[in-house]
Amino acid sequence: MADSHTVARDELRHSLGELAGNPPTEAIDIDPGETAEWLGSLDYVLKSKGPDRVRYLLQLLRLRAAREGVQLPAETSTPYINTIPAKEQPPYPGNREIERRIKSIIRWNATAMVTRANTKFEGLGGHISTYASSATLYEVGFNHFFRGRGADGYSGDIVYFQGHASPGMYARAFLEGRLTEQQLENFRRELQPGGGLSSYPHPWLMPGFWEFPTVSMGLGPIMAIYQARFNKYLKDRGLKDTSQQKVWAFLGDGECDEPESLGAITLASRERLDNLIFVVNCNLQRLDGPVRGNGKVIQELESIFLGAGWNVIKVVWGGDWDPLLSRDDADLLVRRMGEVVDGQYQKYVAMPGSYIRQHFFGKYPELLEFVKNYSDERLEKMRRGGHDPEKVYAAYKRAVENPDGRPTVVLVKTIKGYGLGEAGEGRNVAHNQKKLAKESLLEFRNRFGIPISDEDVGGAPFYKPPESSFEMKYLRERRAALGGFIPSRPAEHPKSEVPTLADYEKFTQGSEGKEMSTTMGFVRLLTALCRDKRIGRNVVPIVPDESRTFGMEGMFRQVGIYAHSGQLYEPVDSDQVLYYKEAKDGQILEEGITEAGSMSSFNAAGTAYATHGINMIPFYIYYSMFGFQRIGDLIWAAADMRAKGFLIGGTAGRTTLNGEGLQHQDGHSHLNAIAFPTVRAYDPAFAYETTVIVLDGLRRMFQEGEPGIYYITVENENYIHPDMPPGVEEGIVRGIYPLRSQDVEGQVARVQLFGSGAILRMALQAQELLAERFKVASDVWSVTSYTQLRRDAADCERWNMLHPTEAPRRSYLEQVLEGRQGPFIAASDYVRAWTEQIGRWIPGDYYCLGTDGMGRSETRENLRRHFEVDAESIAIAALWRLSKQGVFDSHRLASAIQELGFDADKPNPYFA
Ligand SMILES: Cc1ncc(C[n+]2csc(CCOP(=O)(O)OP(=O)(O)O)c2C)c(N)n1
Ligand SMILES: [Mg+2]
Repeated sequence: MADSHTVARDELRHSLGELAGNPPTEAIDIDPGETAEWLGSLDYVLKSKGPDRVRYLLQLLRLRAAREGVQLPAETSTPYINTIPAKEQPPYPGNREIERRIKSIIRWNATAMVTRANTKFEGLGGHISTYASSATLYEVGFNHFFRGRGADGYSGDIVYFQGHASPGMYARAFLEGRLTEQQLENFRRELQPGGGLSSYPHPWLMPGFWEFPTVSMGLGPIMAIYQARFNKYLKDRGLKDTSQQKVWAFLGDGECDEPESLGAITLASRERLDNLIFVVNCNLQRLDGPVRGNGKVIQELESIFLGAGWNVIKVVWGGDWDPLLSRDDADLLVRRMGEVVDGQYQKYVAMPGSYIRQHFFGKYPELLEFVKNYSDERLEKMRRGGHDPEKVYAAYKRAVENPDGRPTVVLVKTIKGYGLGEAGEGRNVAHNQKKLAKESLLEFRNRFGIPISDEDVGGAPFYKPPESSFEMKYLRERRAALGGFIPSRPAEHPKSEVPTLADYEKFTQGSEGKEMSTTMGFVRLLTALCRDKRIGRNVVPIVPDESRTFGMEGMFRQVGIYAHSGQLYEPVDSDQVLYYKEAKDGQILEEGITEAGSMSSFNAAGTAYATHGINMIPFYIYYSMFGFQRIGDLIWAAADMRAKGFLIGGTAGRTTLNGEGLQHQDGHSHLNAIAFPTVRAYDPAFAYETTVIVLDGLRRMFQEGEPGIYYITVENENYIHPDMPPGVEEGIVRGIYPLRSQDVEGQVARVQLFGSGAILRMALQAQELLAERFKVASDVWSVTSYTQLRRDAADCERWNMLHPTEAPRRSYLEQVLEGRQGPFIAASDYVRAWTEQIGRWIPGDYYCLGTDGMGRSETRENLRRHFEVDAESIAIAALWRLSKQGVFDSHRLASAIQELGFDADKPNPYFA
């Protein structure tokens, strides 16, 4: 006996030590009498004064020991059993039998939907096993916890569903009468008449149903954290009482390996997000195999979340284990539970009860004794916690009632492919199981008692009980009591009255001879918008620790930095006017160095119109290099979830942010942005252009209700900004307008020069060079958006192809360039592919200069020469294209290159 105890203890020590990174500290009991005295005292205090007193005394002992230099291991792991013991489990409020039947039918329909789709159309895909493992987690939520949107349409809980569990959500919505059989039939076939169902949660594709895209793993959890924080922000700023709305995030245990999943969990505890509940579906498997075959994912996650200051509720074992645990006075069963690794637990799922008896209980004779009256079949059926509604209910109840200001994670042990039997239950192939053969369907039907005949079962028909059935009534009643169906997303959205250009005329005027950057121009505009009577309160400035870089520190004092706890210290710069002001009603979200977190805030704010019924207007300003490139997937999610707002790419341009070198100098974010269909990307050169673009965006998104995201690059180069010329507003918004023409007496030719952002000034300088030195006249155009121009032109072109007999449509670009002769020379601070994208619609020879190649540190001047986007480079390109047309002598060009001080044999920046 003593032997098996020692073995078990040693193994437990070993595994805990490994998991917590602590050396084993448990010493051999050298004085059992003394030990008994201490334990007796503890029992006495617990009985007579309760657990709070025990906690107090233990904390005191810990403190005393630490002061005396006694190191204790960090308490980041508890035994491998349920956090809530059976005796603390609340009674289950629902009808277990009806709920089980409803759940079984949903299981069946989810499986049938995927099976049918893949039987008819091989390779269509879909997942059966994820929902099979998490059905109980969802059904307990749907029947007892998830609050619907309620009478006002915006009071519900906010639920991030695990993406691969979507078949279960569709199957439930089918029973709820929200989806038709035809729609289920068209799972993953969205182009069918009447529509189909999107593979995963995609609000872009199902805007009346899904709210949050989650299937790019890791994005759901981080967005949920920032959503929960945004809900607090809305409340603290007096915009909406969100105190009853919980944020639930369901995620996979494999998904926890994504850096985004756990990367922001300390924010949740720091900000006291007691409105946030993570539910991690620990089925111990990911796609290829076990998540932690040689360890225990639940224990590992527990340590991480406890260390980060979360409430951790483990739901490991179902109620079948309670009688055994209650007899486990020597803690031997708990130890055995703790020493077995996940890979082995997975094996038990696939093996008969005799194997479990021999290998799990059989390790210690006492445990074998424990289960001697249990049949093999009974051992096989003993459930994991996540398949026991009472255990799940108890955990959720505690999570929801959690009074201590901390976020909660529920770690639930489940079985991947639960109920699929040989076809996948707990098998490594479970994730990719896309259809069940007839025998498996039969087995599944029997196991869950679905009333479908032997004859029909092979066709995997859908099953819906009659409307008058108990199941259907119960299902509807529960949802009605909880405030309506979820997920759901309103079709109508609030409209705001936004300011017009006339209201912001001041911002269309130049800088009155003073130098400033487009960034400064933008910050002035943003400051004014924050004060705007109509929309000021709804503006959400978001920065990842770059305010000073962008000259925004003035806003700290003006609108304050949001801090739930206010400002608990006297700021070091409190004697200055623009001190670092944190306030409970602060407006700026100063996120610290996390672009992923900042973007998640953008997504929460940008969808507040649909989630909360309030048009919140995010302006997320960041180093443009760390946007599309670094957190592009979150921007993609923003587009999917129809977020609205402004992304401001600061310090943009490969040569304009000169000193920082190749990890900062962005010469390609505009290229990346091309691939985001709803992103309207602009590279303005002057403050008035930014003003026109922002006001147009406000109108379209928040007044007229269009979805869309604006991406505007701004730079830190200072120069004089002119007044807005008359009549250019449309051109600015659509992407191009003529800025300045220069004729020359006795001119030899004329060229068209395109410039954008800071490089527009290089085009203007080239214009002068060409005129003065080479008698070449030119027109300079400000191209604010090559991408918008291309979209419009490509759209017209496509229409023309498909309507060959009708009068052709002409794109904006074709209209404004009509009658212009080439050559056309474009120069920008971005890679050439960006400007080249409009080549097909330019009515003449078109040549582009850009900043292809790796960046480096230098002065702006030298960098622009290096990348060949300076005025001389533009002039040379123009003369060369003229010489190709025979209008300019090539020998004269050769000497011009020399005259302009350009080294014809310098390395090509493309490869340098
Ligand atoms: C960012 C990202 N990488 C990879 C995938 C592909 N993928 C889909 S599901 C899956 C395994 C999921 O395992 P887990 O998170 O444990 O969820 P389970 O299905 O087991 O509940 C993988 C690798 C993805 N969807 N997103
Ligand atoms: Mg998993």
